Amino acid sequence: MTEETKTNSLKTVEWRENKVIMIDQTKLPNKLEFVELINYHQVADAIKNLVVRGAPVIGVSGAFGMALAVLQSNAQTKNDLIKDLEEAKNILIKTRPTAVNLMWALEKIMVVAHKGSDVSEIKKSVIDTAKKMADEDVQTNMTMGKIGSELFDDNDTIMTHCNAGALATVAYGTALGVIRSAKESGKNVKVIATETRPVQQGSRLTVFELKHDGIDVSLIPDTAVGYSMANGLVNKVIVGADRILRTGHVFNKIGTYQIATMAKQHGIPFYVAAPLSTFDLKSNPEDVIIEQRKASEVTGIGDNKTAPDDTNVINPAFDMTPPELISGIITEKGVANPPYEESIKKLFEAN
Ligand code: RUB
Repeated sequence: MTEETKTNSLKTVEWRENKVIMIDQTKLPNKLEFVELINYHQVADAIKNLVVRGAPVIGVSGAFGMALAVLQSNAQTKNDLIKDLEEAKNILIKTRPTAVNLMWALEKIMVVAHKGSDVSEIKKSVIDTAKKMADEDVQTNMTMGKIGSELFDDNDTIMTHCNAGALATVAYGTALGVIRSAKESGKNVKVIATETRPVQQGSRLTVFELKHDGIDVSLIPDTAVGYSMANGLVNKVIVGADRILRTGHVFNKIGTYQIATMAKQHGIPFYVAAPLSTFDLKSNPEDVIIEQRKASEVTGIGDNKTAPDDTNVINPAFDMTPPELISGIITEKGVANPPYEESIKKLFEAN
């Protein structure tokens, strides 16, 4: 298999002729449809409405939103262009609060913009940087995949939650990138994917992309995690992350914490795979905002109502898994092991 075919298994977001093209993930698995976005407000709406989702790719999409913002701007001076970019950044940053990659990407673009000396130089460097971020995301995932695949053995059955795959990144994936890499190195690995209620990224997206790539996958309801572990159906777990703190606390899709707890109970290794852009070395657990999503995601499945009208709902999109439940954090620079504060610091020092 060439690098090209490997990374192009699914291209989630792309910059083409001054437009942003993305897969509409809300339509999967029933339809593979692409949307074409020409201004940053459309990018903000796409992130908010989960047309594009998953930590790394919302970072890249935010950067592409800034690239559209420079094209939209009529500013004649550097100062005015920076003002327009600040406005775009403020709109994009408000879309989803938990995944740190979005802030990381928007801040990186602002640094580049400030360095430019005039309007045309800034416009060019912002667009080039966004495109580079997209390319680097693919490379990062492939490197992380290779490093992480060493932790998996022939005949492993690996549980994963939500979608940390090609669809959560530009291509290849983080947690699913590790699984793809293990498979490519000749190991016969199988996957158990949780459905991931309420919006079913597991069944709609993870199963879709693994089947697309010919990887053996079985779907379970979220409620069957304990059963699967207790009955020896799974021997390792790998998930992605939306934000990782310097202490090794991992914020990821709601339900991750209960899977990690159950894995500990059954002595099953629980791994996290995420790029360095997912780390937030400054915040403490209580500083992180957990996105609360709308009630209708829980009172129905798609357009079908599954609960009475006016039901009170609690719908957090993410939870926090403490470091003592995590066996290792796989990054493109190596694997962090407990004690995390030390090993994470080392990964960044070596960077
Ligand atoms: C996505 C989610 C994913 C991580 C994957 O949530 O929780 O597990 O973003 O990230 P949502 P990564 O679908 O609500 O955006 O690819 O870094 O592992």
